[in-house]
Amino acid sequence: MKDILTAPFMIEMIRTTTNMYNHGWDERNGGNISLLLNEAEVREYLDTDRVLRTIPTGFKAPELDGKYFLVTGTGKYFKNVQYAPDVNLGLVRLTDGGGNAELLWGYSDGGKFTSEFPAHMMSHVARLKVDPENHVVMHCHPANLLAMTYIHTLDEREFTRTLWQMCTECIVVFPDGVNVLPWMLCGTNEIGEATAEKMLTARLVVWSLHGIYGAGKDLDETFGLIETAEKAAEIYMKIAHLPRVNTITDDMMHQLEARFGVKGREGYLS
Ligand code: 2HA
Ligand code: ZN
Repeated sequence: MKDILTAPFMIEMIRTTTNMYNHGWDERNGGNISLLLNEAEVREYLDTDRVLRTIPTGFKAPELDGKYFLVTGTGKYFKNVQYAPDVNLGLVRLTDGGGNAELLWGYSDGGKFTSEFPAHMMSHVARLKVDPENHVVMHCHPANLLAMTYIHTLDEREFTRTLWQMCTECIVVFPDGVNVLPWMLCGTNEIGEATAEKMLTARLVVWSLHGIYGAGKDLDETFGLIETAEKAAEIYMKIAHLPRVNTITDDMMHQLEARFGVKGREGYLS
């Protein structure tokens, strides 16, 4: 059995949480990540018959029965993952229709998965329906996207169009746009269900006055997705109070669609 701390998925998870912390997206215990793993890759590092603890999840997700996830822990700081991965991360297998999580590694201080586990697992179900290659759900609190939800309309078309207009490559990186939830109580199955519903039509879901969710095939891609949206929001926050002299027009965006072989969300461009 190989040392799990040498697993590429573990190294990538540690690097990503560290990088997100360094970007200022995950103050204190803010943010959480879940990474879907293949059974074969887990078996290289763990005896999958050796269950340390069984933790009830409080929801059902039959589509994920038997699936393995590496997940950040509740109350844990992204800042600290690199120093104590086995305390701050856990590797679980969902069983009983998603109703239980069998802990195979981690949460070694008696902890458990993030309080946002429902939103993560329900989002995995939703994204896997749209994209069988989806492996990552990522949540964080980037300052500019968050700031934008205080001063910009939360209308999804308008919110998306504003972000697309802030950097030329935005429409290429997230042609499906950004979906937006109003403020809702975090950590609940209700916000989980609402997030998953929004994940059916876009890989980015803003939680107004709280943060953002991103989904993608790997950690790098998902990080880059949030990074691009956050950069656009940063430009917006720099210019929103100033007269706009130039902008990226819908015609320019149509040129980008043609050049990069993407299609902006139906009805979002004129
Ligand atoms: O606790 O970000 O939404 C981590 C969070 C909750
Ligand atoms: Zn949060």
